[in-house]
Amino acid sequence: MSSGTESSGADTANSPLSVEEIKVAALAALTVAGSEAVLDEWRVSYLGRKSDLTNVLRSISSLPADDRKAVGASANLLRASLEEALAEKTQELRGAAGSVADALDVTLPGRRRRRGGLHPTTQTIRELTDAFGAMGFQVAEGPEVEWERYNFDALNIPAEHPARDSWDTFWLESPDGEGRSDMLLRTHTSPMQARIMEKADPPIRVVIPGRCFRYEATDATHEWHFFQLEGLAVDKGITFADMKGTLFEFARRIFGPDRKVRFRVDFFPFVEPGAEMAIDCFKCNGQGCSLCKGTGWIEIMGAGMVHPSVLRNVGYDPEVYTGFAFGMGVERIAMLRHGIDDVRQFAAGDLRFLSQF
Ligand code: FA5
Repeated sequence: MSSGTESSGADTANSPLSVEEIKVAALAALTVAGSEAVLDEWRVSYLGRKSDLTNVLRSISSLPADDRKAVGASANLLRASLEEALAEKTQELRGAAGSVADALDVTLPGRRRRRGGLHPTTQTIRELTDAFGAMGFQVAEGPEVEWERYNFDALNIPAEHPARDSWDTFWLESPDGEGRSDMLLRTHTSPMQARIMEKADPPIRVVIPGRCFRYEATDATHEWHFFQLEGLAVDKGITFADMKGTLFEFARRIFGPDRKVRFRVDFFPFVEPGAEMAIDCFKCNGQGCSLCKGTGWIEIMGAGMVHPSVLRNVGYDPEVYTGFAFGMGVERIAMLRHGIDDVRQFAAGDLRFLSQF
């Protein structure tokens, strides 16, 4: 602004600025104007009654006749273009301020922000690891893409063993595209038993939550991918009674004292003896319904004493160490806890279901 103010007044009387000089000074000052107040000063300096431009227009009559027309035309042209530039600049400054004001309409009703939440499976895993944590178990995790060696061989299930049929497997293709490789999507969390025992010495007390995959048909209690929580305890002198005590305590903590628990003999190649644990069906209270397939019970886990061959496979002496292991279905636990009657809800991504937890 100062250039405009300086160029008007007393100096001008001595050496009037040319139209071109006025134009350069005016446009330079306009470019840096940052507020409407400054624009007003600019208007007074460059277009006002005492401005250089007005002086030029006023002095036209005293110019030689030959110059009058040209100077008059260029001065009028400059006035018009400065007025236009001022209008544009005013608009620009108002626009910048206006966009903030427009963005805030205080009369609009507030927009509700949807809060995210933990998936019911995650919540259940946390409840389970807390319950076992309170009993002295640590938490570990392992790979979902697993070697055949850990998923089967280390667990006493060699190739061609009929027990492999119990776990319908998604195999990864071999790198040359010719048939399957020796990698798979783990069918259970039990491979972590071998991985952990290979790395650590007893005593071991660990639970391992994780996703499993099975190439099988789905129904209300079977998904093709689901979570398990594996448990492993190995030390000198661990007995079947320790396992039962631990699992009853887990059931009491998670389901309360009123749910019934059933242990039955079961077979898994990596435990001996093996057991299956079930909880009475929440839907029919043990009477038998479509969910529990008329049995009155919902199976939640397999368990047993770690097989001596499994201990030997990882370099433990089964004469010195014993242990128990279990593997439970996390969604099955959540179903029992919350009365959910279809396991497929967990991975369906339906917010109406998920937002209830
Ligand atoms: C096993 O997977 C063994 N690894 C468990 C085990 C661990 C036994 C350690 C002994 C020692 P099973 O296939 O029964 O066992 O699965 C264990 C639990 O996973 C089941 O009781 C059930 O709760 C859950 N489960 C199994 N298949 C599915 C499925 N398709 N959908 C949802 N949950 C399942």
